[in-house]
Amino acid sequence: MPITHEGLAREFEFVSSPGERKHISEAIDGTAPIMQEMAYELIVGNNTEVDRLTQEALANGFTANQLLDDGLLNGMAIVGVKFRDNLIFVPEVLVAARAMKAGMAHIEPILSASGAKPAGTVIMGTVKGDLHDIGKNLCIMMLRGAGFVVHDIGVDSSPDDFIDAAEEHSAEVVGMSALLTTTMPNMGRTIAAFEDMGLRDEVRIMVGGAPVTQDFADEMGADAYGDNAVDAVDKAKELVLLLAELKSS
Ligand code: B12
Repeated sequence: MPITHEGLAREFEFVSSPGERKHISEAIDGTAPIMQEMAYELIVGNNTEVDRLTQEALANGFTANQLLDDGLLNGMAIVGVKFRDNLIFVPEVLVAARAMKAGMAHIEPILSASGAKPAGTVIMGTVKGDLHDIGKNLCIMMLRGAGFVVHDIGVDSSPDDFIDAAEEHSAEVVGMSALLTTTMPNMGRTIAAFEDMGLRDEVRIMVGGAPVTQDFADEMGADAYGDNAVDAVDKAKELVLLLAELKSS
């Protein structure tokens, strides 16, 4: 029995694909009881408990990275699976996201003060005409959790907003989100604007959002497509490496 916390073990039963069961149980197996409790309280969206447990764990000598990996991200992984499989919906995800934020409030200052080299710099925004930001914000949270410095330029972001932010922060990755079929073409317009400014080789561009597909991303000339927040982290890591290789060759 890999998971000792009763509530978390119950939540884990919602993970049905064998591959995901293996992956998630390996991540949780052997973690401290307080980490399993933290993961559980995050899944059920109990932000006051996550806040309390985070402080208690830090006081007991657990590291910020342990809290993030063994507690918060394990909880978020199950939230992501449940959301994708329609077992929970946007309100529950938002409540879990609020609980994650309560934990991150104690962890972020430690991680940023540790001097650990950031995984990279990412600009994230929702494209022009589009006000949906829940998915973008989830991606930002996961990216920050994975050590990226993320500059959030918000919703209804024009091509110039993306370009100005990428230049100002010397970002390696630009991430665009769109939830409306009518605003998806603004991804292509933004990529074209980077080309027009002669900046296309300076950044790698990833796109995502419910109606966006790999085919659409290819058509628009994006460098990567991400299906969810975990994927956003994987793609951002790949793109940072790719850009470093391109620049060194
Ligand atoms: C919540 C919501 C709203 C809220 C937005 C609140 C907010 N702060 O975001 C409000 C009420 C404001 C709203 C408004 C509208 N909405 Co709305 N909305 C939704 C709803 C219910 C959920 C979207 C959501 O948050 N999903 C949850 C998140 C977590 O998923 P996600 O965004 O896809 O993000 C994940 C991935 O896609 C990926 N991802 C996202 N971005 C990125 C970026 C990168 C770089 C990467 C790698 C990955 C990635 O990771 C995320 C996490 O896993 C959807 C229906 C649905 N079920 O999708 C309709 C929906 C998107 N809305 C729709 C419409 C039509 C509208 C309105 C036009 C309605 C109106 N007549 O006013 C307006 C448009 C306003 C505007 N200009 O943007 C339609 C779009 C239809 C279409 N084909 O274009 C939908 C599909 C509803 C429907 N079935 O008709 N909406």
